[in-house]
Amino acid sequence: MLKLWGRPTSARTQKVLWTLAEIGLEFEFILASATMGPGGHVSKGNQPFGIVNTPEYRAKNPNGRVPTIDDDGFVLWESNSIVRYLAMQYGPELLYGNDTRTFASASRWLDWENNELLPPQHEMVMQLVRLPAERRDSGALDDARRTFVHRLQIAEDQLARTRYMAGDRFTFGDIPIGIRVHRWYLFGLEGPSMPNIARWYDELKARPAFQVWTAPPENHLEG
Ligand SMILES: N[C@@H](CCC(=O)N[C@@H](CS)C(=O)NCC(=O)O)C(=O)O
Repeated sequence: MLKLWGRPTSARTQKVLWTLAEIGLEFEFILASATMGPGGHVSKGNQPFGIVNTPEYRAKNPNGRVPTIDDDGFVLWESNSIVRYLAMQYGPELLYGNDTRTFASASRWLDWENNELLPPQHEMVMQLVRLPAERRDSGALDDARRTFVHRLQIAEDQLARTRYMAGDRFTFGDIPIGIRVHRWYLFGLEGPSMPNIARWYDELKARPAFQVWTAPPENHLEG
């Protein structure tokens, strides 16, 4: 059975969890992290789940980060590469219509999310959820919020042209941006109206696979 190391509060692990839920693949989930544990973030004095600094884990993933998978001896890290692998191996029709150009287009949105949306949203998560109150900085939060909504406008414009990020069908390219947008709405911060994102987000929320790991607010707001 496929093994996944990670934590449900990690948006990068979430990408893999949602993809696995779409495919309906059984897997073993091993909680692992150097920064988060059952009680929350280490900056608040909590114990991490651990595992990531053991020699056994480092032999699988020398970065000591999550997620990592082991699929019958095939070990892979880097969340976007894991999503692409799972899509090609287990869900080519479901996750990109078994079409190379749709695959490439969906893949582009994975990289875009990683490069553009992740950095400002990581700052928002730290400022709103993870850091202890005395270390929070409202200026840093506001800068991150502004950067995030400015960049998200690119997705809004895309969704004015197509029903989903990579065309008129759901693909794995919707998953990472869907997670960032879900967090954005859960945070409830001020931002411009984005009617196409709102319409697309409603479609994503209606997917049974979204409900499994991504919908629960505690995976985004606790820590
Ligand atoms: N580029 C890597 C980054 C991995 C990464 O930084 N993961 C974070 C969680 S989102 C992590 O491992 N944080 C420290 C920890 O939980 O120990 C990927 O996409 O997989």
